[in-house]
Amino acid sequence: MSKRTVHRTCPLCEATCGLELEVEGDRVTRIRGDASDVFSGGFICPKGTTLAALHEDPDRLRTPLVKRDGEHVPVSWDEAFREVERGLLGVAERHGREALGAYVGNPNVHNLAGTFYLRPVLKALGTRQIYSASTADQMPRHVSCGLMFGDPGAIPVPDVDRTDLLVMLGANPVESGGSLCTAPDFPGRLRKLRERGGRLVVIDPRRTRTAELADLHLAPRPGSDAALLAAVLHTVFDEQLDDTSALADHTVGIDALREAVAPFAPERVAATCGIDAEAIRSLAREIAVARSAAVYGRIGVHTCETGTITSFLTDAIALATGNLDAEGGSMFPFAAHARAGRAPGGKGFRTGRWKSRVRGLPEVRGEFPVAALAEEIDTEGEGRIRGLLTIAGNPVLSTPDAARLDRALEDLEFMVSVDIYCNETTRHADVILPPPSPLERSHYDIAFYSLSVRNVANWSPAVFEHEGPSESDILARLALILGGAGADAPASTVDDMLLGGMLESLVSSEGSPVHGRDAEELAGGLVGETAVDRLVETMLRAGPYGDGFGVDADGLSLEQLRDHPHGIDLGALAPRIPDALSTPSAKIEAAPAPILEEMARLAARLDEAPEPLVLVGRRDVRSNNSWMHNVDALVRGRVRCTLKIHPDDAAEQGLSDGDLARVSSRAGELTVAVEHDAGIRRGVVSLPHGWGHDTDGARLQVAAQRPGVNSNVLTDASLIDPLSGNAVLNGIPVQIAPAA
Ligand SMILES: Nc1nc2c(c(=O)[nH]1)N[C@H]1C(S)=C(S)[C@@H](COP(=O)(O)OP(=O)(O)OC[C@H]3O[C@@H](n4cnc5c(=O)[nH]c(N)nc54)[C@H](O)[C@@H]3O)O[C@H]1N2
Ligand SMILES: Nc1nc2c(c(=O)[nH]1)N[C@H]1C(S)=C(S)[C@@H](COP(=O)(O)OP(=O)(O)OC[C@H]3O[C@@H](n4cnc5c(=O)[nH]c(N)nc54)[C@H](O)[C@@H]3O)O[C@H]1N2
Ligand code: SF4
Ligand SMILES: [Mo]
Repeated sequence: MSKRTVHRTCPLCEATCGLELEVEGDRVTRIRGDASDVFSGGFICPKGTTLAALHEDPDRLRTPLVKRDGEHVPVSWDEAFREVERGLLGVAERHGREALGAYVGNPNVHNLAGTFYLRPVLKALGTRQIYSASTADQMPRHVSCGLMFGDPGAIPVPDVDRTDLLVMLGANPVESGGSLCTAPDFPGRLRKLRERGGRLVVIDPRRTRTAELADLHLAPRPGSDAALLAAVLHTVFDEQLDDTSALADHTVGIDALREAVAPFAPERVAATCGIDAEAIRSLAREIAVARSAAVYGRIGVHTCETGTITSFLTDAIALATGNLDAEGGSMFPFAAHARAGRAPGGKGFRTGRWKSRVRGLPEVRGEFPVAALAEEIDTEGEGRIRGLLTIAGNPVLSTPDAARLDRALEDLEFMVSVDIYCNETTRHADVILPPPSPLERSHYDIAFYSLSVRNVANWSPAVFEHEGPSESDILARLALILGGAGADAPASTVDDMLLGGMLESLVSSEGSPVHGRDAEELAGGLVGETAVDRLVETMLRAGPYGDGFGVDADGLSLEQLRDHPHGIDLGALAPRIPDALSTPSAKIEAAPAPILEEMARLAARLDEAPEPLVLVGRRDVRSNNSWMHNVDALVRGRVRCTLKIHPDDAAEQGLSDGDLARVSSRAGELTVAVEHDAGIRRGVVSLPHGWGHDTDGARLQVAAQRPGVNSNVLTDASLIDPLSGNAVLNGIPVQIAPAA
């Protein structure tokens, strides 16, 4: 059998590790880290080695399923698409377009099909009932960056490889691989930081594996990070440690910012945070005097009621200490596929252009908070969602008050899911449309090279051919069906529209390297095999390092990337202000009004008594949100879905290590084994999300053997971050008792 070695980027998490695959015929016989990868240098985690197991998983769907008499049965693609047309358009005819809704999940950002083809699908749905995993995740970061820099996609990342001081809050990259900060081999980069004399401070209520690498670990009360960071900034101003000279010409609002943090003296917030005032002052001094410092917050500080202001404060501290857009501080990546030649300034960013039906929650980036999805389905009245499309999402395990959503999905008139598994969510679908496996598609990390600590480009061709439609074909056909073109309309119509639209926009924008050229002629010169390949190729060639479609023979092209299977390193991050700014003022907005209002609200709440016991989440390197528990190699061994609890808290409840505890919250209750952990703050318990694989109708044979519990049965959909609509998934008040 023919043997070959292929290289590709792992699409499972944000770290973008290079993999080396040994392939014999139609089987992958070995996967290891690609030692020559320009970015990851051979690093790999246990998930990366399981791509072949995922590919071969007998439970991974290969044919569409349609529900007949309550049972999913395999059907042809044509039949499945006809069923989708009948079902979804039937709902629209009976109840109007607003009765259709969509939920799109995390893997869409790890997949070129999702990157390019979601938009036409969601547009063709013709509804405002759009939801995604973003409001259970990073929406606060989009909103704070949108308000501060004018573009919700202009997200600075910590310059991990050059910083002298990294302060990390609510992130555990040793397990998660890092998020909104693409840095393969995060553990190695943290060790190097310390080897070159830099310092690592980790702020997390639990002593995580990342905290174990730190010089200093502070364990605050969950949900108190906004107050903590405001006190840090207060100290910077109070002790006149601020240095805003470098960006002074590009900043407005510093005085208002100083006033906004005036109420947050460390002495005032110490009790709220559970951290000594002197420790807060010393942290502020350390950040201010360090040659360079980067303050980085992630899931633990974004999925709480103060998510947006916390996100804002990380950047505000960078700005006030001269660490924004500066080497070793917080910097803006400039990806190879980014728009080249745009001028500073723009329309800015706003939210609330429309409101949700039941709770009147503002739209953010064209979507409603996922915490409102269940109520929009189960609350009677005009505009109630009766038909739902889910694309690469498992909201029954991922979103708050999950039991209510589970019931609501059961009650829909029609549901369609594009997914590789029949799982807790898709078991409710009338039609499941399965895309090919990650090994059967090309890959380029559009999302994560925009959030990367170096500018890097790496192209992965598909490892295997695939029969049936690609994921972009599936999405294209859904867009055509929803747009009224019928179940037989060819996917290529959408391919042509997307590529044509992209080229037209490039040739007509001033500053673009192909401004004024002929779109059709440019299209004729593309070498990409599939439609998504040609879209990426177009972006790269017209991008900041591109060949400009023949203008610069040495510039980046798809051919060049094909010749560099280990990727091309485009260098360390460079300053990008003012070019990165899209605010109407073309300046950094250091004091956006919505942020200041929320900070005032927070200041007024500082005296509220803290909850005695709260729940937070965690990640394990062998898990990937809710969907890789069907890979035996990842779930074998010790049980990972446990409730971590401080031994003294456990003793008070009479809970020995391994005992079953009943955990209850305002939203629901569950029973889970406790695991004593002396490294967790007292009054805090930790449970991972993405488990609970014991539902009827799902087809996950391996996962069902170690089901775990669904932590989102406990999270409360009535709580959100008001500025972003993000769900509150950390700091949930709970009670525990020994299970009967
Ligand atoms: N309590 C709590 N809840 C959380 C979090 C937390 O920290 N705590 N984290 C939140 C975060 S950060 C996120 S991102 C969300 C994730 O929330 P979701 O995106 O809803 O959930 P995932 O578990 O990522 O599920 C992905 C789905 O996509 C399917 N899938 C996998 N690969 C593909 C593919 O290539 N194509 C298609 N079409 N489908 C595919 C899987 O089978 C699965 O059904 O969860 C959130 N929920
Ligand atoms: N192995 C693995 N990797 C993953 C994923 C996965 O499920 N498994 N999911 C991927 C996704 S979608 C994402 S978004 C990223 C997330 O990546 P990370 O943001 O690194 O997520 P976690 O590992 O959950 O770390 C969150 C930390 O926040 C802490 N925390 C909780 N509440 C608070 C608080 O109020 N304040 C502070 N300071 N800390 C708090 C928790 O104790 C926990 O250690 O990971 C990605 N990578
Ligand atoms: S760290 Fe992320 S990108 Fe790297 S091998 Fe593991 S899952 Fe893949
Ligand atoms: Mo996420």
